[in-house]
Parts: sequence; structure tokens; C-alpha cells
Amino acid sequence: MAERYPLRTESPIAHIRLHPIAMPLVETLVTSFGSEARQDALRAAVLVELELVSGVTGWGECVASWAPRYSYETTETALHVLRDFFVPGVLGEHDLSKLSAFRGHPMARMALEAAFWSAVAAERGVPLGDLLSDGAPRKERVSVGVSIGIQSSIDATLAVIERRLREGYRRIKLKIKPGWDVELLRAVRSAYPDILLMADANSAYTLEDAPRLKQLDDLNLLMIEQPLGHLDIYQHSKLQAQLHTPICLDESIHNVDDVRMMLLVGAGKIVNLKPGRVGGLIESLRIHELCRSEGVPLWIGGMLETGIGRAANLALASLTGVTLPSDISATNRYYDPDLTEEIFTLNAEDSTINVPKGVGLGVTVNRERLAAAEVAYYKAAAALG
Ligand code: OSB
Ligand code: MG
Repeated sequence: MAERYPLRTESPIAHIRLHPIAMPLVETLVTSFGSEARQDALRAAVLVELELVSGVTGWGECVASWAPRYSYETTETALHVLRDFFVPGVLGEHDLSKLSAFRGHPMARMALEAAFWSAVAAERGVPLGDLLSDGAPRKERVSVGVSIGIQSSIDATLAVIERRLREGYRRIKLKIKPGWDVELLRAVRSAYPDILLMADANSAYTLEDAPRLKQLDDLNLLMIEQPLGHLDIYQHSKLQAQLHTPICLDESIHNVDDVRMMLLVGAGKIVNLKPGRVGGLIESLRIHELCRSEGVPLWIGGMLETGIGRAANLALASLTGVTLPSDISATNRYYDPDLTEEIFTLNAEDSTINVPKGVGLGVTVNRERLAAAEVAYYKAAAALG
């Protein structure tokens, strides 16, 4: 485990501030497990602000939600683990090697790792993407798509798709669940015979649903994301053997060994990489390298990040092994306003977003909006209790 956190700063870590935030979403995202937001569509997150003795800073975003739905972590478990273990472990250090002593809590870990990496990048005067690519070429703009939640009707869904296509998104992902799947996707496919279309089930099915999922094979879907259990790999191999549509694993991939297992047993053909789900940037780079060397299609997933988390995802998506459109949409799909001064816009001509070019994370935090989002977090958390 000694080489797990190899990156070092010149100047030691002086302070780490944790900012729990709640931000109103422009549009909620209803998935098979429910809504990602609550309390008037407020999305929660924990921002990590890391400062070196030299004054250089870095930021990271923890993508755990209010409730343990997508993953077992929550904003409160992340705050606890960061405050009581991870942060005291690394204060005064030049690297994150002390984190090796702790298990689990990948989203909390990624937030600290992202803050640290962006501080290292800022200290060295390079963009985060350059630190990640380590000299290899990378993209200046990355292909992206948009994720559309479960709507009230098929017509409502078609209207949302139409709007997104007009905005310039060329890859459409629809959330599905049993009963909101075959009919929906058939209608969408017949309205749009040529678009890049995919479905995300967020673990809503079992192997017994194989005949139903098999009906999607005629619809030329780019992939079906995470149909079965959130920890399962083996049963996905039983399903993949019956489907032509490629399976992409999201929830089931926690580290590079899970990707190896997926390939070994034929559980899927595509990987959704979310740095928070796999516990950080080092593990993300391992997965990227494996997929690149094995020719496995890879894309970066999203967790409705603010500009902080999205900047890190864009840096990761700029690596050449990321070969399919990522779930990174423009700022106006998520927040208005966002916490960062910078706004990410969609290049409608090719459905891409530009990768930040500034040093470090390449974005700046608006302190006034950050303070308001912290107040909103504590108010919403109190109302939950
Ligand atoms: O399964 O990809 C998912 C958001 C929250 C939880 C799970 C998922 C998602 C998304 C968001 O699909 C995509 C985005 O951030 O644009
Ligand atoms: Mg998913």
C-alpha cells in the first residue's frame, strides 16, 4: 500500500476546511431509486478546501447525497469520516499516505484527494489534467451527453429529449425501471431513429427480467447501464450472455479489480468511471490505464456535481482512454447560479465541453454563494432531523 498515494507537495498541508452545502437543482433527476435531491430539490455535497503553508489552495467535492441510496455514504458520514479521521491524518503532511490506514468511504476520500491533487497542480503551475495525464496527450474538449430522469409520461420525456437535442446534446441517457422501459425506449427510438441513446437502470432489475431487457436489443442502444444488483458482477455476466446490447457497469465498480472481474467473467463491455465511487484519482487512473490497454470503452459518470466536482471530472475526461461521451452537462442543466465563477457551456456543434485550462482545478469559488449554500445545508439538515 506504500505506493497508493505517491504524489507530494513542496509545502506541507496547513489547513483543511469542510464546507457542507445544499444547492437548488435547476431540474431534479428521478431515478429508479427515487430523487437525488430533497427539500425543494436541494442537492447536498461536502466541499473540501485544502491550503498549503505556502498559501496555495485546492478544492474537492464529495458527491455523497443526503440519503444512502446510490451508495452507502451520506453527507453526514462523509463529514464525520473526513473531520475525525482523514483530515487529522494528513494535516502537516506532504502527501496522503496516512489515508492508507483507513478503509472505505470512497466519496469522502475522493473529495480530499481532489483537493490535494488540485493544490499540487496549482503549486506546480499546471492544470489538474496535466498532472493526471503525466505528459501523455489529452483532449481540449470532451464529448458529453445528458442524463434525463424518469418523467410523468412518455410525451413529457419526448419533450425533454427534444429540448436537449436542440441545445446540442448528441447522447441521450434515459433513466429506466421495470414498467418504465420497453415502451418508453421504443417510442423514443421511433421518434429519433439515429440518436446515440442509452438507458440507466440503477440496479432496478433482477436476472428474472432478462426476457424483458432482451426486448431492448432491437433498439440499437449504445449500452444499458447497471441493470442488476449494485454490488453484483457475476449475475451481470449471466445477463450479458443473453443480450446483444452492451452492459455498462456503474454502481458495481469500486476499484480496478472489479473492472478486471467484469472483463474476466464477461459481466459488461463498458465502464462508467466516477472518481467518487472508486475512492479517488489514483484508482481512477488505474481503471483508465486498464481500459486503455484492454481497449475497453470508458466514460466519466456524473453525480450532479457543482463546478468544483465537474472541473475535476472534465480533467479526467480529457485523458485519451475516455472514449465515449461522459455525463458532464453544461452548468445551466444543474445550477443557476453555480458556486464557481466559471460557467461550463456546451459546444453545440459537436456536443463537447471545454476542459479548464487554468492552473490547478482551473475554477474559482464565489465565497458569497458558498456561504449561502452552507446556510442552506444546515437549515435543510435541521429540517430533516
Ligand atoms: O447513475 O449515473 C447515475 C446522478 C446521481 C446518482 C446516480 C447517477 C446520476 C446521474 C447524473 O446520472 C448524471 C449527471 O451528473 O449529469
Ligand atoms: Mg448510472
